[in-house]
Amino acid sequence: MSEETVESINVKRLAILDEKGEVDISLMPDLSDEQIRKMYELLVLARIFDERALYMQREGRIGTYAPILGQEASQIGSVCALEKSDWIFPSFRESGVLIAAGFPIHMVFQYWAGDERGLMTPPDLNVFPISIPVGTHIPHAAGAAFAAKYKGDRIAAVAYFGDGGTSKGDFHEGFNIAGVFKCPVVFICQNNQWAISVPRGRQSASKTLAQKAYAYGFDGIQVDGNDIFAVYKATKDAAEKAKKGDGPTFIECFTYRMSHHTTADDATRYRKAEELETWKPRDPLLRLKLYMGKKGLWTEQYGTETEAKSRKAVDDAVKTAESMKPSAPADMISYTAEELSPRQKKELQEL
Ligand SMILES: Cc1ncc(C[n+]2csc(CCOP(=O)(O)OP(=O)(O)O)c2C)c(N)n1
Ligand SMILES: [Mg+2]
Repeated sequence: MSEETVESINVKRLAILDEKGEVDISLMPDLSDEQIRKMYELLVLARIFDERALYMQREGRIGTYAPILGQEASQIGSVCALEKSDWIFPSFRESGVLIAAGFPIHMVFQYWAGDERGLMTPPDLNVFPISIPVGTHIPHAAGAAFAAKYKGDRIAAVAYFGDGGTSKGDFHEGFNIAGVFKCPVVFICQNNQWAISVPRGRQSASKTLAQKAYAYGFDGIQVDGNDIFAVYKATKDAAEKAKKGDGPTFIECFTYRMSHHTTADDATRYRKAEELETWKPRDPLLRLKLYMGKKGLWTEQYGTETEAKSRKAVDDAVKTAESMKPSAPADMISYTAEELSPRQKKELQEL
């Protein structure tokens, strides 16, 4: 008879860039000045996009919109660590992911305006359709990674989901199959502390979300999700590990939803204003700007020019999206189905 520990887990939290713009040099990933500028420019672009999308919803020019304010470093830092050949499985709150992956901005506006052409991924991008059902794309990503491994393609499949997504059965199924078959997949959870009005503490009793990975036989790490360098490093390591054949990783980006769940929600009805205040100084964009200022990479002129360039890109995208003639209803069916079913053929004839 014996009693012994058969497993113990060790969950790490990675943080590199603090709120004052200081970095821990020993943890700093290898990034050129140009790469850092690119990250900053994408953060600014995503924020201006987000702001514009909110205005456009208020003006009735797009439908319900899910803001990304506060989560930009989690989204952009992770995409910057990927290669173009990697496969992205986004959920609905991933406008920053799409923009960083090179999705034309006018298409992101079209998507939110309910124009199906916004979801017709350009052929040179490996971005799967946006998942509105919470978590259902987690097993899709695991399955795609399984297929890539089977075919010998050297890619990582990357699934983005929220803290609420970890409560879904899909999460269990996707994680389980990814662990058993060592699929080349990176699971990125943006733990923004809320799933609509359900706080993180009511979502799961586990201390971290990252630790859930260990139950499926692979590593989980928590990163400061408002620290673009930490998100970049964790994603790069995880994607390389996946491509080497060493299996999946779960990254919990610890961040905060600074805005409402969507434009159809009013967060002031269920969360305290003080909570929001504590997150304001942790702004991911401000943090990178402070770092760049200390390194001589950010000047007033550069800041002004970057903002003007981004505003123009967003203005142009709005013009393009709004000036396109509506597509023929038949295009929607022919895009989504390679072979038409008898019912679809009938529907097309009736149009
Ligand atoms: C299967 C399913 N159930 C319920 C919903 C309604 N719903 C939309 S978003 C959401 C909460 C998602 O929270 P989280 O996963 O934390 O992502 P976040 O919105 O915070 O980015 C719910 C329940 C849905 N879209 N899909
Ligand atoms: Mg959430």
